[in-house]
Amino acid sequence: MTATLVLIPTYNERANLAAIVRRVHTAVPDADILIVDDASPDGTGLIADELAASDERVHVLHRPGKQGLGAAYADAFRWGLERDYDRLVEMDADGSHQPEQLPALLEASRAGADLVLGSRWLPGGGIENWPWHRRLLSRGGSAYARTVLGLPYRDVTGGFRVFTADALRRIRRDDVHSQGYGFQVDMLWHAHRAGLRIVEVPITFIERTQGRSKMTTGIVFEAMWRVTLWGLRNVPARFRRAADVQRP
Ligand SMILES: Nc1nc2c(ncn2[C@@H]2O[C@H](COP(=O)(O)OP(=O)(O)OP(=O)(O)O)[C@@H](O)[C@H]2O)c(=O)[nH]1
Ligand SMILES: [Mg+2]
Repeated sequence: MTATLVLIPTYNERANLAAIVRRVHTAVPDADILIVDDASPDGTGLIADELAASDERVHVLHRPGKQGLGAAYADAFRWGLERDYDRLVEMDADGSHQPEQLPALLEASRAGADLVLGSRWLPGGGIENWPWHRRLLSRGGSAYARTVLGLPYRDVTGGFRVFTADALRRIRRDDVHSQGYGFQVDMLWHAHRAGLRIVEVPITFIERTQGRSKMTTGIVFEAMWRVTLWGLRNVPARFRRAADVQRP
């Protein structure tokens, strides 16, 4: 019997949390859930405590204040690894990631992927209700990171993912410092260089209908400059590889 833990970071998600937890239970009844709340002013943490009190599959990690997605996931990964879960899932609380698609991601994980990426840009995947400028930003951001870093994946910024515990242990997580979207690219970049088996599975991402986005221009710029910096640092290695290929 292998144990799965679904990590759900929350900041001001009171309108979304109960529904998403219910949907995860229905889609994957034997998975546990860890809600990671950064002292949301709207009382999401209290709702999380109520959900945990009424269902032993639900756990809550309260953090003292808003420190970004990357910091929340760092604590969540540590919590799950200490408790020996075999698989750890990243999922947003806002309904953008559909729990009903989680079984397909878990199946790819069980079939041998160290890391499964829910991918909006594969055939069969997509985005519902996003204005053109968000699509452009996401596609453009993925294309930029893919090109600069030489990553062979279609969706590098997504946040619906399944890691095996072993994969998380092999990634040098202490080196991952980004927040927001940058955090997802950062993790993937580390996973890729650690030689993990990474598989993409199509997902349909649905824009949130309740609550507010935490995306800021700062988060976009952070991702851009970090990707550019990593790409520049990686140039010598890419030249070395190209030279090796050409050598008879
Ligand atoms: N614990 C914690 N969770 C956060 C923080 N920032 C965002 N989240 C949660 O992370 C998930 C993704 O954040 P969103 O606000 O949806 O941001 P986004 O997905 O980048 O933006 P949209 O696509 O516009 O929704 C949601 O469940 C948020 O509640 C944070 O600082 N701490
Ligand atoms: Mg969102």
